[in-house]
Amino acid sequence: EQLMKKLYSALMTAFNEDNTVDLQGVRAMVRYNIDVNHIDGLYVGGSTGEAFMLNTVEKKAIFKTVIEEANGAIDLIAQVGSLNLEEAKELAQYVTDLGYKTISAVTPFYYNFSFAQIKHYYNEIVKDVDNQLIIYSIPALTGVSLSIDQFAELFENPKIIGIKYTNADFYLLERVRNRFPDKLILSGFDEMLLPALALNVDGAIGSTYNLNAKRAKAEMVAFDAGDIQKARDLQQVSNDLITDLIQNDIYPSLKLVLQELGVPAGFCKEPMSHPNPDMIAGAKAIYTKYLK
Ligand code: NAY
Repeated sequence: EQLMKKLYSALMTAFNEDNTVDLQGVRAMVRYNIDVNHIDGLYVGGSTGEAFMLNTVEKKAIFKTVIEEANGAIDLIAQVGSLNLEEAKELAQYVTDLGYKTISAVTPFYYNFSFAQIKHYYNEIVKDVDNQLIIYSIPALTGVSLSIDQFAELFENPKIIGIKYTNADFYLLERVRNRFPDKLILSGFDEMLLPALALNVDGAIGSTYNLNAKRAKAEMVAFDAGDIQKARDLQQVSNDLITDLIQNDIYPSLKLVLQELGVPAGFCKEPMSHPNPDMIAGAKAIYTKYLK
């Protein structure tokens, strides 16, 4: 079935127990997303990729490994945003040279930057690269909420083509969708996929699609066919799964469940948790209940 709306996994980074990056594990997760999840694309270097805890060398190694492994099979979006604008620009150039067709950058956080400063950041990141950018808006983690008029101002730059909208404000989402019909709006909260579909987003990006893509795809197909009850039922099961994942510590649990599925997803990077016996048991239970 050919769906117009696209589903992207927010790719995780596999780490060794000593917190170094495990590129073989990264490759295995790319393969699983392509071969088993039949995913449309990957969002590389985002929150789920634990990218804000990595150095430039590690980020580059991941970007290179992912595009090599994917080998043109799927869409790839590289999140290059950083509080270090020089690093963001360097990564934007690096991934463009590697062949990434889209970049993304988180809104600069921590320092309560003014909108003028945020706008300067985005315009600088795209200025010298032959690429297009999706704004990564995630107010719950960054503290940065952009208004509809601020999005409009950022979109004055033709290289800025969309938003990864990880926000539960559906009023704003409706306003944004209808004011910018030609921009790419990708929804970022997996537990709110159905209301985002109802507002006509172009697709979704999420952490849980690394293991729940089949169910999410089925929900999108049901929604497209107008079978809203079926879409709701699928969202309910997904949300039971997401609730259990969050309760069990979501990032390490996603990796533990992937291991149950045969994917060597490795560890999270500290200060993210390394698994304890309870967490491991919890992940096995989640696998058995929702994914076996
Ligand atoms: C990212 O950059 O990896 C994302 O923002 C993907 C979106 C995820 N957000 C975060 C903060 O992890 O998939 C969601 C999220 O994990 C999921 O909805 C569960 O809350």
